[in-house]
Amino acid sequence: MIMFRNALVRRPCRNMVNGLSSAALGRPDYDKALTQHEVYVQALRSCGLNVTVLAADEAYPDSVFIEDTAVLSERVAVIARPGVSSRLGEEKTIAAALLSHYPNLEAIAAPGTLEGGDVFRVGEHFFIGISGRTNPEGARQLAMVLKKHGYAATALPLHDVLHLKTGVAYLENNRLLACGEFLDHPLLSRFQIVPIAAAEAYAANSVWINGCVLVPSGFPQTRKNIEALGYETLSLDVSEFRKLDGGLSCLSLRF
Ligand code: CIR
Repeated sequence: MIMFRNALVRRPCRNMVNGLSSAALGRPDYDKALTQHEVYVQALRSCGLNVTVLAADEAYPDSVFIEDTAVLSERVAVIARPGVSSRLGEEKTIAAALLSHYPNLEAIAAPGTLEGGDVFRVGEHFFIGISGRTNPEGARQLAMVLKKHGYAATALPLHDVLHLKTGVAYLENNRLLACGEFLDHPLLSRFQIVPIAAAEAYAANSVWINGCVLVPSGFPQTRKNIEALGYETLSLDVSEFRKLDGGLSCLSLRF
């Protein structure tokens, strides 16, 4: 079981109201987003994490979704390469912030694209989603770097959601929260699937942190199901980030 000690987050920028979205839930309210972000940071701290808050980056409307800019593990940090033009470049300042923790950074290079939201980890094994943002070349490069550092990697094509972690969350103990196309995916058959109903699909982007599971508020059945398995949960309102297709995992890099 991985225990996290640190998290990196980035404050939302005013320009977030112009972020990418397919949600049709309206524009985010910036002040509300700031408050929700502060509560999120407190929640990470209450899970025992030492949280570094990076300054807002107005040049990139989606920069609050910092998870997409890197893939972190004990032995290596890989700087991602966003698969959409408005986010390309967002990863540069993350490299600078990670240098104090990881003296040797690796990076995905063109023509590869890779976003951290497409990667989840199960012990020494990483699953890499091939999505609209992560291309096969990006996944191949990441798998190569991970293997060089002793990890295993499996690529997993997805079709219906933005990122792999839009639809799954690993809860440790061989349990995988999943919905939609991931409910009976052959590459995920080794896991005990904790199913999420379509009506609560957004709650598939929950996050296990050191024994506690952060769950977006407004999805009571998912929260109940997770608690019934013996987990402590923390419910957090991230409505303003949901309007930009983002969720709990996207808002931090945990390591
Ligand atoms: C985007 O489209 O890139 C952002 N609006 C949302 C990114 C969400 N990140 C994630 O799921 N890891």
